[in-house]
Amino acid sequence: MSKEQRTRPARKAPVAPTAGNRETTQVQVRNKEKKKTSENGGGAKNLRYSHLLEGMVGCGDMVLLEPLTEESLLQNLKTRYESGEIYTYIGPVVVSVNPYRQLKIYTPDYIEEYTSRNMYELPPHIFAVSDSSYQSMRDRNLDQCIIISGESGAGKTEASKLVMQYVAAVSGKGDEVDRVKEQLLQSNPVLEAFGNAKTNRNDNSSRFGKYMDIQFDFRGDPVGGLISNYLLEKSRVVGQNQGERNFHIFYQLLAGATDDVLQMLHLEREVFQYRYLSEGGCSYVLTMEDDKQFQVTIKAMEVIGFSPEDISSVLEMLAAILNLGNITFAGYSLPNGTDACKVTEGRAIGYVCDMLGSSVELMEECLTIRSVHTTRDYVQKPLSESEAVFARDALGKAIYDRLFTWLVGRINYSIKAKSLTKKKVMGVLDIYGFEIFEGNSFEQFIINYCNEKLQQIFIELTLKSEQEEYIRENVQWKHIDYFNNAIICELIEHPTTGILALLDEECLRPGEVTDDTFLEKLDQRCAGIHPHYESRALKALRSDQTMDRDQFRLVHYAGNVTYGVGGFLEKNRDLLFKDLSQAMFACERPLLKTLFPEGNPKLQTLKRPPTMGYQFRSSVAQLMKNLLTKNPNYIRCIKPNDVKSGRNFHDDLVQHQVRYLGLMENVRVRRAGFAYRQEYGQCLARYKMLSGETWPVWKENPREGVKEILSACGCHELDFTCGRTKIFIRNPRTVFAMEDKRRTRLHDLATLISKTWRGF
Ligand code: AOV
Ligand code: MG
Repeated sequence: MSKEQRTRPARKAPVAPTAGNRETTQVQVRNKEKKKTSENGGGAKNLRYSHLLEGMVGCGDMVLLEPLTEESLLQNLKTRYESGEIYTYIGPVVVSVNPYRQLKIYTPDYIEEYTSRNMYELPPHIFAVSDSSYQSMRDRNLDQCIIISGESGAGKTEASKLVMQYVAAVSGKGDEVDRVKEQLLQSNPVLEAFGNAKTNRNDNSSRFGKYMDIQFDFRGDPVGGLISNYLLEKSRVVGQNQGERNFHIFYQLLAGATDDVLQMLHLEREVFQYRYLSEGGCSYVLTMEDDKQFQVTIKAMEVIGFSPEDISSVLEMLAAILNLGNITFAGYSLPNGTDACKVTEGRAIGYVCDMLGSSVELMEECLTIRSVHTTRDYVQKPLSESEAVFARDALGKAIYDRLFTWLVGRINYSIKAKSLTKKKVMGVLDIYGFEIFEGNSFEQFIINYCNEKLQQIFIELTLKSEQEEYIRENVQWKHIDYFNNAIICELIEHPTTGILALLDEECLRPGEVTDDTFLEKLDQRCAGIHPHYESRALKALRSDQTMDRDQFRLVHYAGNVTYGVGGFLEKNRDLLFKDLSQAMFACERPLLKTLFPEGNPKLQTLKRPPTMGYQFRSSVAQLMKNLLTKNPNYIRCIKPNDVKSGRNFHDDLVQHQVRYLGLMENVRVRRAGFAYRQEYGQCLARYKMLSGETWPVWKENPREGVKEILSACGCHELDFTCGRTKIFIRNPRTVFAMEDKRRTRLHDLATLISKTWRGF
């Protein structure tokens, strides 16, 4: 027997015995000879099932790790990482360690290799979980979601793109399907250009949360999609931390647009000409080619269906924002002593007006004067210089933020499924990861809250539900304790006593309210009461030098984060002065009328818009509810080092993540019970050829059939237990052995059939 035959028995089958089923065609497809490439020269690895146990670097599924200790788990991840094996399972959960280098494990060969395979058949891979999820959606009609979590820079966005690429590659073909696929894939570069930025944690950090539903027809072909976006970190538009950048698109535009385009937009190529691009002192990122990426972004917009007018309007908005940031003001005192100011940068405001289609007078007025409506009167109040700067920045942020939401809406319009028939869905969730910076504000508070919720859903669905399944199925098991972060979620989101509710209360309270009064309120309600809240109000922390008086600290599941309260109230209220929205609505550009509908003077609504915190809490709650209706698949991303290096596995850093992600508990829960479970009918369908008979047809109770197969495989009664609807197998080795036998059996049969054919 040649080596090829030994390692890939099933593939040699020209016609599988279960003729007519899906497996047959896939075996034939995979039978094609393939050119192999791999980092190690081994190519897409055609490994036998039992390879999870033998010959593989470390242990592919940590459920099998012996002995199981935190050290051995870390060592296993490290050994594997160092030899380029970045994926490791904990049962169905994929742990992914960011390789920070290009591995040749995502080629079409690999895609083909993982197509329609059982999760454990091949070495752990993100394609395996993508495939399992896709198959389950297509064949079992179960809506799926892929939940990708991990801290900033751990590899979530890359993982989400790999999942999408995989699904696009393995699903059907045809003009319409290809169009849909292409548009779904091209939404990534557009959203990344506008929604990602270089931070001190990640050169391509997502500054918005994204959930994307890919919709499929009954055949499993993509027919459309729907993207939901969550709170963009818009403060970045007007200022950045040292070493960070604004959103990529600004740099792409300056580097990649032709001279003519820049001239039309009244822009100059030099990044540091613009205040909004200069604050972080960083104009380029080594790993990025802004100029080339600009062409990619524009091309992607075209593919999605943005018209040339749409694209021009978008570029005009970007140009307007950059010049808006360069507008300066000079303060002076009116005869009555009131502070006022005027615009001193005539050129910049002229450019802005040209881009927006506004008169300079109107623009100047809306930036330097505020209309105040009293019960009887309407007065115009001049703004001081600092108030005008605030108004200017508020406008810059508002235009960008609304433009971003508009882009998502525009993409959704293009990718919307044409037919109204019920669709199957696969959702991919990629949010901003947990982050701690030197200075953390409202944005980090929101981002970290979102990560708490994701951890919560992981606990609910993996640790809790796993144990609940045993109860439901009436199976004996040993309870494992784990840290449940529900207590922190509660501290933030409780409808009356949570931090977000207290923030809203303070925002709405009449009288003198400031960020400091908000902190006082937090201290009164939480300090010394809630174990996850700390501030200088606590006696023990009164002289804590690591915290200032205007800060509070939350003990998050993933670490302690100290937040400065400065700006919390204003960011939460997120009100745009009427003068600004009305001025925008009055501009000639139709896009601005769409972006600022409340500026329509005919639309006089007195209703206060919901606060940022409230909106975010509701949309996250909605998202969680949505995820709970779907079959979850997890990718847990780990960041191996803080220096973006491809060869550096920082033990302490990984240990910290392993702890807060609850990976040990995850393995223990999985081991305490049964590594493998499957409904009787499905188990029977897959392994029926392993019974003593040739090709049995089971008319009896499937549960009895499964028992018979297990006994034919030599399984001891202690190895498995029968639940109400599922078979539970304790040790994965049992399943591996069954898979190997199944393959050999299929191969033998195929050989037999082909011999018989040749005989004719
Ligand atoms: P994140 O999404 O988890 O961070 P990314 O997916 O943006 O992290 O990954 C950060 C960087 O790590 C990428 O830009 C790549 O350089 C590298 N990287 C990640 N995964 C891979 C991979 N599979 N192969 C090669 N390089 C990879 V954040 O959005 O900041 O939370 O907010
Ligand atoms: Mg990301």
